[in-house]
Amino acid sequence: MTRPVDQHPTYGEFAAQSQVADIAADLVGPDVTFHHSTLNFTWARGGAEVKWHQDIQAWPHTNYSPLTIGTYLYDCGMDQGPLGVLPGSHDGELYDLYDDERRWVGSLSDADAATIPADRTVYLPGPAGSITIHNCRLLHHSAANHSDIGRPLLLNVYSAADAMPYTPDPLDSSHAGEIVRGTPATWARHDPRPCLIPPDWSGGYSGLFALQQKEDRARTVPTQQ
Ligand SMILES: O=C(O)CCC(=O)C(=O)O
Repeated sequence: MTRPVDQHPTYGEFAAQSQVADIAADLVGPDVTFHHSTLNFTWARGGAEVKWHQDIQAWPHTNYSPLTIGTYLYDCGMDQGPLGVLPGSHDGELYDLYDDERRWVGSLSDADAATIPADRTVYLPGPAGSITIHNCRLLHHSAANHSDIGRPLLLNVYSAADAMPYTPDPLDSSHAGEIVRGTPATWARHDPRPCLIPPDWSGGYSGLFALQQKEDRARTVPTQQ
């Protein structure tokens, strides 16, 4: 589900007022902006995998402070497809998330994914209420859910307030850009490392699963190549 914060006030309160926002402040604060949220359900008995990717290429900011805090709404064991991360990869390169025909796919090519040292992947299962945290440059994925229990993972994305998005927000919500801790920035902070430019999302965005599962690539041809 995209934009849960626009579906029910509880999601907005959780994003802005819970300890999750305090944790974001501990990591990138004191001044923190809310960017977006999603509620990723991988359904029981075959819910789709999420392929290896990094997040920031979909919503570039002037620096790499953005991070995602996931909250498991159900207990999540290893067979439910917990989030898997490659520690340290946030200090490495950013990958190209377009395919050979320059269509946005939102995931690494098979060739790039094959270079990831699988034995260094850390999976993050946990009981309901556990959180995961990943920086916007970190390589991550999750396996298909072959268990009998769904895996709802509520994902809230925050940044330091001096990280300014410079492309249209694919998951724009009524809460996007809200300062959830501290005060708004008066200067933007710029990281010199380059970032891939995503398609122009102002015409719409179908979501990570649809793009990665090839349902909706045709209309995501980038306007700049
Ligand atoms: O739902 C998942 O397992 C993956 C979440 C994810 O890829 C993301 O937050 O970018």
